[in-house]
Amino acid sequence: MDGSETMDTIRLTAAQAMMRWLSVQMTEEGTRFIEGVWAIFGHGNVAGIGEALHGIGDSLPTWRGQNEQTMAHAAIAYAKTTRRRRAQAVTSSIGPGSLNMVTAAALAHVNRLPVLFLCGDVFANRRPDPVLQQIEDFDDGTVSANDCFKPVVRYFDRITRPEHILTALPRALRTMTDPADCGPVCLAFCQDVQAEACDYPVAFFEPRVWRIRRPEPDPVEVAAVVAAIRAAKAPVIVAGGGVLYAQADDLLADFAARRNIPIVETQAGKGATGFEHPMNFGSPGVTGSACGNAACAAADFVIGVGTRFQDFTTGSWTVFANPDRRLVSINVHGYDACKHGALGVVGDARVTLGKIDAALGETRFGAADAKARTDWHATVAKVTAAPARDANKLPSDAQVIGAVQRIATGNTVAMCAAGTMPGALQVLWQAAKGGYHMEYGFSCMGYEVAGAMGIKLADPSKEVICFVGDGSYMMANSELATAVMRRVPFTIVLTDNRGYGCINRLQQACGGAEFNNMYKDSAVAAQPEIDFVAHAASMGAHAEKARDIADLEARIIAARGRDIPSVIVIDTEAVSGTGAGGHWWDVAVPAVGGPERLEKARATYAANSARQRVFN
Ligand SMILES: Cc1ncc(C[n+]2csc(CCOP(=O)(O)OP(=O)(O)O)c2C)c(N)n1
Ligand SMILES: [Mg+2]
Repeated sequence: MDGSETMDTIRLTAAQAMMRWLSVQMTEEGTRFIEGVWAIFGHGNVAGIGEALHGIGDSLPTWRGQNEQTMAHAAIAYAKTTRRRRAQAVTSSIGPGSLNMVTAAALAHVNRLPVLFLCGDVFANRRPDPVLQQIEDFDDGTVSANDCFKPVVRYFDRITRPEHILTALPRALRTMTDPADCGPVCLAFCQDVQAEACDYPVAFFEPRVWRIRRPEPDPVEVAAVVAAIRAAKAPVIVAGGGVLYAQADDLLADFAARRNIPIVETQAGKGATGFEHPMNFGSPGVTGSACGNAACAAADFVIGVGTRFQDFTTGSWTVFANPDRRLVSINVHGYDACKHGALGVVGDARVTLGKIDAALGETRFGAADAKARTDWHATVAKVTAAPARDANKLPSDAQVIGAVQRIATGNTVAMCAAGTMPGALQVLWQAAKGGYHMEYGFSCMGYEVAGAMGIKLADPSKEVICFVGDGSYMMANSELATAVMRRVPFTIVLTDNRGYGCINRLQQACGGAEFNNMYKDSAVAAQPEIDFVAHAASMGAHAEKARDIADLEARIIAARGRDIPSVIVIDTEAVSGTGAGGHWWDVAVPAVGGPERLEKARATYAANSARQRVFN
């Protein structure tokens, strides 16, 4: 690196100093916390950040992607796969490059996942104002496009002087490695400042280890929960993503097995126990299993562990229907622990569960309903079974899931984000322990392809199967080319039902006409014939079409040895949905007007919303 060294300072540009510092921020396992930097350069970052990244070389590698948002999706999937133990950075130019990442920042924020956004910003010295892509606020000289990040990151800083990185960078890493505050960070780096030189203290660049702390719970809160659990008759555990991030999965499985407490897993928590665990009762809520929802309805005590209690989980607060039920929330952040009048315990899930476990002594509940669980598995087997060959009938999404399930191993990770598949997978996919990756805080269309790459980069030992609908694929697919270039193999199962199938079903369920979701119901001059195989092949992926369910199974197995992504397209029907399980979900129906079908939907809506109970 360029710079004249003195006894205790080193002269570097601010960007060089940033990269040098990031390259020595370590995990307890001895790896860099920030593995590397996804980059698309423009005038706002090429000269400063770009030069610094080139200079630091393999000590902080740089990867070129195709779109700032999807590069960030890959980074987010990477962090989720490492259970927030490692992260990646993404750098952009100013203006459009930065704003392309705002959606991804929000996605990371909702899912509480760390990612470092290094956004170019306007000139701090304002000499060339307005620089290309500067938005120019008429009323506020300090505003730039990057202010859009403020509501969707956990920490925002604007670096307008080279010395600022001395405070901004430790705050950024603090945020990303704090289990309670964990989330995205945006450092808006003025483009002139990136290139300015400064004498930095050499000590600033000493390697530092960022330990992920495990906050101890308040003993009074633990005692209150222990007393409440002792008084319960039929508890149920709602396991959220926090179980995985706190590495509390093994303890939770053991705790539930010893005490006979059924576990239902949220989208983020699925895979924590593995479907074969006798206390794994599937999922709760609108995308819930029949046995899981039955356990939730009967429960007089609901123990949330590391969950946000999102509306899909709670059936918009109709699932936990026992009038006497109480709610407990074990969470590392007080924000989640006190939701909906819950009796809260703020603390690390593993530590807290351990203390509750120790204090509970021999407390054990009556046998869980094992028959409901085996009945449910039989239902899943039925709706996912391979159909009889019928040239005139397209397979359902559930049958596609069945095909993948039959060839899946303990090493397979099923991943998805938006469309029919997330709900169908939550209900029907029988995840091996650690075999599930769903982005369902934002359920962002376009996460899938890049996210699959991020998972594989984080854990090359896994077989990653990406479920993606035609709609999500059309929204963002170009990191497929990046995965081909970087030789990151995964398998994409692309279900083509010619439109936005799940929203079309939701539209009808809410009393609406079929309108503007499927291509057949959209204002087009000609129905499209999109050749997804040719499209994926043009980016270098191995692409092919499966004739039917049996053919799909064979092609996924054949994909296993490849060193590039495989895209397997299959035509599916858009009508069926998941075909099993499920509960209500609050989507407001227009209160007045409309035809008879709207009146019917209104009546259903009124009946369901009357059952909502939003406070403990
Ligand atoms: C960025 C974004 N825009 C809009 C939505 C709303 N949305 C959720 S699923 C969906 C349609 C998905 O279609 P497709 O991927 O083809 O899946 P299908 O339901 O047809 O299987 C839409 C529009 C979203 N989740 N994300
Ligand atoms: Mg579709």
